[in-house]
Amino acid sequence: MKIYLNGEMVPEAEAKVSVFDHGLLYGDGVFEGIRAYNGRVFKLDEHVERLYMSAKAICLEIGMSPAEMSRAVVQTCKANELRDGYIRLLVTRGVGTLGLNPYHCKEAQVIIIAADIQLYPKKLYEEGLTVVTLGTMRNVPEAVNPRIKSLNYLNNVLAKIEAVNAGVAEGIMLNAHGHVAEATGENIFVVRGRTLRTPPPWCGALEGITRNTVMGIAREAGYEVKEDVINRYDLYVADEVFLTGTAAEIVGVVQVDRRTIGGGQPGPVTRELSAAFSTYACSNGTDIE
Ligand code: PXG
Repeated sequence: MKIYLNGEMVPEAEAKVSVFDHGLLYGDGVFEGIRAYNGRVFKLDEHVERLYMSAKAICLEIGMSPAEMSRAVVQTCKANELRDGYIRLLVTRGVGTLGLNPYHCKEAQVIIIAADIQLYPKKLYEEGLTVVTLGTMRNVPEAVNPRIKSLNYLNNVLAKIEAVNAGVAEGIMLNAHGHVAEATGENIFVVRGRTLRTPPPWCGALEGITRNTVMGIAREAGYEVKEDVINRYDLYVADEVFLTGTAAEIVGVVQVDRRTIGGGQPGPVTRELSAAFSTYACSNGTDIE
């Protein structure tokens, strides 16, 4: 595997960062997880735009333009002959002194990895996920805003640990008011009748690119789609609940806190949107070749 490292394609074994990189020392940096389907990078412009917004929010100067970044992503896929897979794009604060001050770091480090990912086994997509709501609260927007896709993912890692310790693969994070925010690495949707609801970013959700794509596909298919405050009660009484994310794609939730959702298997709306998403993803994107 070849890794893009600051403008060069480097063999995996030589792709290394300094122990003085603030990405390592402080989780100071931003990232994106992107997919390629059928020889095309999915929603590349949207991912690059979000990366630059995250970077701006943390005063991180990337040192290359968004257009150059998009070309670098495509170049990395090409160098690895990737047609279907997963791209991890990171920008770290770079090498600095010990001490928090990011302005002592001279240059951001840009790393692009083009590889594979399978988040959950295929069986889970057929049978659906069992989840619990978590005690680990989503970061409050006035502290580290969850809209920043930063390298500082301990909030989510702690939530994931709590879910796994409880014997389930995924958990639902609530915000400081007890409202549903999102899963540890996915957004959440609640279906009742022909209406889909998902928490707005101010409730602690990342503005997921899969989420936004699914909102568009669902509207196109005639569903009403709303951003709304969602409580645990809304999850318990939903016809269907599903999660969306670049890695997970669309996965149905069939049990929340021991309450069976709908018929106890991924429902018709989840299946319809999942199929429509696959069709859309395989025919849209930036050509790798
Ligand atoms: N919420 C959070 C906290 C995320 O980290 C999403 C929602 C979904 O957003 P997108 O834009 O992907 O639809 C994410 C994305 C991984 C991995 O390695 C995690 C994400 C994306 C890709 C890979 O676990 N999280």
